[in-house]
Amino acid sequence: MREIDITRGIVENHVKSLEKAYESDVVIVGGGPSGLVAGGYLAKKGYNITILEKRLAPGGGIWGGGMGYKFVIIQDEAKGVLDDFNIPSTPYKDSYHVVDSITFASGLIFEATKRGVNIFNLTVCEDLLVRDGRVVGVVVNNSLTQLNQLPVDPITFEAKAVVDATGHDHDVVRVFSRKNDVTLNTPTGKPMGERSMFAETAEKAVVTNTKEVYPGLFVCGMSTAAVYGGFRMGPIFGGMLLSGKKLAGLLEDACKR
Ligand code: 48H
Repeated sequence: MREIDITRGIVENHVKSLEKAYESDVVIVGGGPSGLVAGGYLAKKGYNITILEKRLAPGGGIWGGGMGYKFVIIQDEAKGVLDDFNIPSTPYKDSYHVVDSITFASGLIFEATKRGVNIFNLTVCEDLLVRDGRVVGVVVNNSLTQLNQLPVDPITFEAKAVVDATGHDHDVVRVFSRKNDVTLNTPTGKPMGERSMFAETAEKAVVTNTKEVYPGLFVCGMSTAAVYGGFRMGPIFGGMLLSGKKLAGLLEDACKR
């Protein structure tokens, strides 16, 4: 056994992953449920999908269930997505399903990676590449660099489409709107801010507002609420799954354009 072989095995394979990401079909920023679902559907169809996740573990807000109680709820309408990702669930009352949050998060991550989604953890999207009124890629850095505020310059990946799947933060759209004199496809032309809890309305709006917010830039999941002024819904996750599924369809069209 040689330590240098262990090192080579890691570094060579990481570099191959980076090379695959240079020219992605789609870069999804944020490895929460909506991003993982969108990526998983697209990778199954053969698209080159990169997910950037700033934390150590993808899964976003799934792990904590509701207030740290480790289950989440899915409504009937989204049960098909759970099945597509082989996530077990238990029926609850008339129209709900209960899912163990640890099984849910790890199951989505495992299924997405099995399908070929190229996930980079500890990697943050800090800016976008914009050319001629269109988003054409992402500017990325190591999360620890950002966390420690070190003066280390980022690198870039190109993509036919970029997704803000960063949840409540809407980190990508927020930075893009702040840095550039742009009009977003929202009623005010700017991010509108998330509203208080109203689960039923929120769940519908998350899907309706899954769309292209600027040429080449899409929003899904909880970031749609922050961008389009939607309500929050608490620990019911069907809207996130359906948003990811809808997004996959939109991105397929975008990649063919
Ligand atoms: C790289 C980043 C960056 C960045 C953030 O929050 P998420 O789970 O996102 P969704 O929208 O798929 O799911 C939302 C859901 O978890 C939730 O919060 C619900 C249902 N809330 C309801 C309520 O009422 O509160 O995941 C987003 C991921 C996280 O893992 C972040 O670490 C990551 O994005 N992230 N990754 N670069 N700039 N910003």
